[in-house]
Amino acid sequence: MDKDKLSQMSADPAVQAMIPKAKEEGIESLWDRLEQQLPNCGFGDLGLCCRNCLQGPCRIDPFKQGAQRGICGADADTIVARNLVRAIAAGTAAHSGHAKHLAHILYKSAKGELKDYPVKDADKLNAVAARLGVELEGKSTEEIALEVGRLALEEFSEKESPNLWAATTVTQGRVETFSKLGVVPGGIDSAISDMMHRTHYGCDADPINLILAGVKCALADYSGCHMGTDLSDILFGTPQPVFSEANMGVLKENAVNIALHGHNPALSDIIVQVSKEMQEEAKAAGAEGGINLVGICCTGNEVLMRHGVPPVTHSISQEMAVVTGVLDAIVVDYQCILPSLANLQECYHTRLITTMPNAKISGAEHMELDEENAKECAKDIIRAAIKAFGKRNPDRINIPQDKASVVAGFSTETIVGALKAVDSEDPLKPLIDNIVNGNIQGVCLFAGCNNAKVPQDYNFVTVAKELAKNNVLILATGCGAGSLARHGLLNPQATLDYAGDGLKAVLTAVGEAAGLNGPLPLILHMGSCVDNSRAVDVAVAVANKLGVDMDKLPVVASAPEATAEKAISIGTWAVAGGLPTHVGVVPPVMGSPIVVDVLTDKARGLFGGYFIVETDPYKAVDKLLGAIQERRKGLGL
Ligand code: NFS
Ligand code: SF4
Repeated sequence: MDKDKLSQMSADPAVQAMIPKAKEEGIESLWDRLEQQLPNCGFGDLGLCCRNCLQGPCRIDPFKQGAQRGICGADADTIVARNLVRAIAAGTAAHSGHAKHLAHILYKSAKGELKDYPVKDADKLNAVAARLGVELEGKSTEEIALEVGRLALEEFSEKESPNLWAATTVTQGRVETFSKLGVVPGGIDSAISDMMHRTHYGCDADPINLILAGVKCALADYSGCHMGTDLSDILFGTPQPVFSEANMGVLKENAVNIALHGHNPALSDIIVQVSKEMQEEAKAAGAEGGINLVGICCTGNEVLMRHGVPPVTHSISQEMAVVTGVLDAIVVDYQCILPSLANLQECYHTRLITTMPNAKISGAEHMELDEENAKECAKDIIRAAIKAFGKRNPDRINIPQDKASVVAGFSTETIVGALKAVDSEDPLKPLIDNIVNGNIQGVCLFAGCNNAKVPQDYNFVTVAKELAKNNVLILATGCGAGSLARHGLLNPQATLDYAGDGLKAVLTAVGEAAGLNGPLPLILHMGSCVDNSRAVDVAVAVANKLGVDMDKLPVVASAPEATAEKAISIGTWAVAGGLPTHVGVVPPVMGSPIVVDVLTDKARGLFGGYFIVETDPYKAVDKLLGAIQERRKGLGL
């Protein structure tokens, strides 16, 4: 296949090696389907198509030739705003559904009903409980867990008071801004439900009112993300620095390769735990290398952060992991799973195993997680993979050798711990001093997915390298972190190779003080997409220490290859949180001048944050650096 064409699909050499193999073997890949879909419908692209009632679909002609209103009278601005906030609601439902699942597990576990889910990190439990106002004195871990579980579940329903997870984790200044604008979320499910109500036929037709409600829902999404992080840490442990590798070279020809894919650690963490006991079973089946667990997407991030499980690939290249011919099973929970994985079973022995009641895929085998017998379930799943190992087709095997070393596990606690090695009394001081003296110009959080419209990883790698050269400290989560990991940017060598002098000096000083025998990695992997909440915690701590609000900090965010509706929710709360937020693909809002104006400009007056839509990565770098410099100037730096 033509080299240029391949590099238009993915910048990852392992993926580039698998695409032609897939073609030869007659596999239809995501990129084939992209071609079949092009050109995208122009109305949908601009957000100008409405299907919210049975009289439609209605479309608004942006060139003012056709109808300017839908049958009911909704205009372009209303239709675009409705579509946007429905996407936010969907993202919120996904993130918070994940958190709610963990809240049920914590609650039932505290009642003694789930033996396989004990509290793993009591310190984190106590810290979260104290933040939520739970009295700790004289209570057992189970009693505190029960209380936290109950409070978490209450966060979902109708409530008068502000959502605790949002209210207790942002700056006082943000609380005031959100109160003034009427966007303080109460119950998370109520916020989602309100969004569906107001976008129903014949309800909210005021684009500004719709967007403000969308912001409120996005802040509920933030609550859900933060809850997801907190409860995962309580149940499965708060991540510590961990060494691993990323990309397809982590697959082993002589081992049973099992990919853990989706988002929730509820099953995947248990699989990691029991896999240790099952190595012999795998060897007895002929796999000398035993069981080799690998990660995909955010489940991959969860098990990388806590156990060092190496990620094999991410997001749009998930099919290509199957094309290697050595993946024996893909075990999925929910979100970001391509249904096409089921079709690949026609050509490869790889078993696709679904495990959650709300994410079945026709053609896949369903082995539902029974939380009361989680370890047994996990063992059954591993056995299914061991069985599949014997069915490999030797003619189909080809493992790309690409892999990069990765240091991950940068929870807020890890970052503060590393800084404590420099100043044990006042850990944030070294970070702030270096921002003030300019060694660190600012901070950028990379988040979000890969998108088939962008050559995979190209935007991430380009923007990250340029920002690092300009002494911007980089944090990353989600498939963004995965992308940067596969390209070798999450290790100390990358710091030496790509960091500007100031940044290099800081990462080296902190890394050496923390006993790493070298610099911290160029980019700090903070976890899955719900773990964007960890980055907020760091920013809030810095803002509080400086005595300014979030919208004054030289902190920016970038989702240069965003795809999922969840990314729209996160982007919206990042903007509401005061951050200039770059998106590298054009979201379907361009059909409404009012919506575009609110998101990219008016938001700034209301929240301090705003969207930067820029598809050219080099121009995006200029804009992000410009936003950082503007903030520095505002702080007198
Ligand atoms: Ni985030 Fe993570 Fe990846 Fe995108 Fe999907 S896995 S939750 S949505 S594709 S980054
Ligand atoms: Fe058309 Fe209005 Fe129905 Fe949307 S809600 S499909 S614009 S009639």
